Amino acid sequence: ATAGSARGPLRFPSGFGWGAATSAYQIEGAAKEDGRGESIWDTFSHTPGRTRNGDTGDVAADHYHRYAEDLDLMRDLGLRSYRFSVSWPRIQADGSGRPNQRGLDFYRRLVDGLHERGIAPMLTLFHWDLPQALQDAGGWENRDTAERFAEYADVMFHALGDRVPVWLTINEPKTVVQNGYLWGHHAPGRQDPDAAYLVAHHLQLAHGLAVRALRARGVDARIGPALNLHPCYPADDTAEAATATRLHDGYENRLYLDSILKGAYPADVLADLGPDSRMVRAVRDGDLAVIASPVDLLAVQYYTPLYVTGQGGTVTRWPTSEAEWQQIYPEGMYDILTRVTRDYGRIPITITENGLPCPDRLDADGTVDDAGRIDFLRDHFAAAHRAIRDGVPLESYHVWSLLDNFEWAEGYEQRWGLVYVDYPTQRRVLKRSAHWYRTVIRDNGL
Ligand code: PNW
Repeated sequence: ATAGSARGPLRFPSGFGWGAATSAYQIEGAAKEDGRGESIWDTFSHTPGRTRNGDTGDVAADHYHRYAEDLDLMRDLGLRSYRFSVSWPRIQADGSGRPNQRGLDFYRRLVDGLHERGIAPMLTLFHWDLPQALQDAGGWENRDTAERFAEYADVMFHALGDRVPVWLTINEPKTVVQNGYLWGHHAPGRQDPDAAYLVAHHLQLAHGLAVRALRARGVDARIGPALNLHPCYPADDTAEAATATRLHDGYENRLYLDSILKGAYPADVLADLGPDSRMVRAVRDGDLAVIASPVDLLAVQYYTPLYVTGQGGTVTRWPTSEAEWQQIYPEGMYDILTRVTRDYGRIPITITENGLPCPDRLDADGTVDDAGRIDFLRDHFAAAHRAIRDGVPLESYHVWSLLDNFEWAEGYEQRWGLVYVDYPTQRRVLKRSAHWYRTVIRDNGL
């Protein structure tokens, strides 16, 4: 249903933070410039067979060189907020030690350019591009990586703490756990469940240590985690499906939410992992207190619901997008937002990602007609609006993504941007959805 039109205009709270999101490895390119070290995504994408067409982020959308033009695009769209990530290996080539000034300078220029255009920066410290040197030392299976992350975070707080009002620690720890260590579709490409949940604990620990580092520096900024949440529904009305759905929700959502916001890992997940699992054995006294260090806001990323069978598998209930894992279900946005507020209290929420890949083509007349993306966003904005009306303290919404970019294992074939990137020329073209989004922002609603 096309929400909004039948019921009249939907106005968002004044000052609502309409935004767009990107991440470093997906847009920057310039993989060998200005002292940048290698990340696990350089290694992974250059390994034959790992990405579609062998695509890599070597050039990507060339944002490292074109950031000024991209800032102007953001201004033309009227964005109030821009979420980006910092490439850790640009700051510390090997993941530790003295920071690389040229890397810091790039993000300083970017942040200053946002302020000049009246756009609030939102900075993600880690969006999957771990320095390869740290992977060689065990990566997230090694508890030390969490300590290295907190040191790197502190470098960034020192450099930009006075200019970036909102900091996010780790983008989608669950995707690292699942895609990186369970299924192997993402770097580092492992298929080892026992390692996966050990990694989950160290990612959570890294988050908490970074929150503490920000407080210790006395930085006057807000900080929180960026979690992709999946509303889980039983695939049928059997008792088995209900039971399996509860456990699935534990692995998808509560493992991350409960540890940060309640100071405990969910008992059902711990029991399922078992006392001999590497994760359960790795949790030390005091770790949960670190992980549960008070945060200022919760960043939620919503793409799809999950329907869980009695056997614990999942089935598809709604039409999928070009990303076969994505079922289009705007109601899931409402469900997950209201659930978080119900179960975890009125912590401020920002949506840091929501979007759709489309088969976008640059037409002969120079336009890109992505009508499907407009319908998708309209319905999800309307669901978010209803959640606000029903008491969810949602303050901003970042569409994934500002630009077409390197969609990880899917390479450049999936286009998620509001702005089309013609890769051979690196020309940017506002898609129809971008023009439409500009009017949404101007009117502060639908
Ligand atoms: C997010 N899922 O990843 C990432 O944060 C982005 O970097 C990425 O480009 C975007 O979504 C689109 O995929 C996800 O299986 C990966 O539900 C997997 C899922 C969701 C998000």
